[in-house]
Amino acid sequence: MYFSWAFVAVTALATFGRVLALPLEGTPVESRQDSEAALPKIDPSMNPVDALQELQSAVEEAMPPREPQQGSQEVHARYRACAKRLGGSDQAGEKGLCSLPSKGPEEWGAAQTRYDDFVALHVNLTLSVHGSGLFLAWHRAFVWSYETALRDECGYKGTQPYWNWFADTEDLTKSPVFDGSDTSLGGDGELVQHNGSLGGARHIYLPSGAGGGCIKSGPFKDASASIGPFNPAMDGLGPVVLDLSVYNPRCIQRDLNSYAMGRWYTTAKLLNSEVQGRYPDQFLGLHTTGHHYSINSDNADLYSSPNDPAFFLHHALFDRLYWMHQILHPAEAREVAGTVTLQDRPPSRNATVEDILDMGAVSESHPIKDMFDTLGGDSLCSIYL
Ligand SMILES: [Cu+2]
Repeated sequence: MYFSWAFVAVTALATFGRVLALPLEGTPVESRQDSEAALPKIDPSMNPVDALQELQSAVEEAMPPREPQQGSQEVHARYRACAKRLGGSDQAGEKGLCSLPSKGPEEWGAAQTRYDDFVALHVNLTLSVHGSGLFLAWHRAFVWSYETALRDECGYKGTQPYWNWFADTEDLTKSPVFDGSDTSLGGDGELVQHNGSLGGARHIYLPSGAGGGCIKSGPFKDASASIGPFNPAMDGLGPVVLDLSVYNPRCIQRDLNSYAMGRWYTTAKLLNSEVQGRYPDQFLGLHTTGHHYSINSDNADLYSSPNDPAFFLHHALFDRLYWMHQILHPAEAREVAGTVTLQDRPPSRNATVEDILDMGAVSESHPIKDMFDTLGGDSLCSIYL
C-alpha cells in the first residue's frame, strides 16, 4: 500500500532503486483532507481499461470550475481550454517535422532535422531529467513543446495522442499505434535473431520478441535516425556512438514485446502508479515497461529513445497519469521531490519549483512551477480526454 504522498517520498530513498509513485487509489474517507477528491473504489481485479475510465470520470468530477479563458475554444461540456488530447494516433505531424532542418547548435552535428533537435536535447539532459525531481515536469514540457512544434512549424491540426498501454496488454502488434496500418506509427521491426534485452541498469532480462530490425510496415517503414545509439539494451543493437556531433544514419529498430505489458500494465499497478523501476528487485515500473520492454530497441535507449516517435505517445499517457494524480490529490499537485541528478549520482541539491526546465533549441524554457496546472497560465492550456 502506497501512501498518497509516496511520490514526494523520493528524496528519502537513497538507494539506486528510488521510488517515484503517482498513486491514483482512494484515500479512506476518515483520513481524507478537505482538499482531496472523493475517489472511486476500484477493485484491483477490474479490467485496467475500465479502471482508467473510472479514474477519468473521477478526475472530470474533481476538476475545479474555471472561468473560460479569453480566446479559448470549448473542448469539454463544462471546461474550456486551448487544446484537447485524444487517444488513437496520427502520424502526419511527425512526418512534417522530419522534413524541416535542425535549428540546433553546432555541437549537435548529428542532428539533421528539426525532429533530431528533440532527440539531441533529450540526450544532452538525460542525466538530470530522469530519476530526478525534474522528471515529471521536464517530460511534460518536452511533450508539450513537441506538440506545439508540430502545430506551429508543420501546420499539424491535431493534438498529441497518447498510447493507452492498458488496451494493448495481450498483443502489442494489434495496437492501433503499432499495427502497421496507415494511421499507426508503423509496425514491428523485421525479425532479427537476438538474445533478448538486458535493461534496468542490466538487472532485468527479457526474452526477444518477433522483431528487432528496421520497422517493416506502415508510415514509418524503414524510418531512420541519425543520433546515437548511446545505451542500447537490446542484444545486437549498436555500435554505440557517444557523441552528439557524430552523424550515424541507420534505421530505427523495434522489437514489440507483450511479455512485460501483461505483467506490468495491470489495474493494481495503475492504482499505485509506481513510476520508476527498482531494478535490483526486478521491478520495472510503468515508465520503463513501455520504453524498454514493449517497444524495445531504439526506444529502450535511456538517452536517445525519442529517435522512435512512439516515445511521445508513451510519455503523453504518462503525463495523463501525472495530470490525474494532480487533480485527485490537489494537496500534492504543486510539490516536487528528488534532486537534480539521476538517482542522485553525483549527489546534488534538491530540485525546487523555481528550477528551469531547459528546452534548449526546441522551445521556450519554463520553471517547474509553470508545469503544475495544465489549465493555468499560457504555457499548457490543455486537458486529457
Ligand atoms: Cu526521457
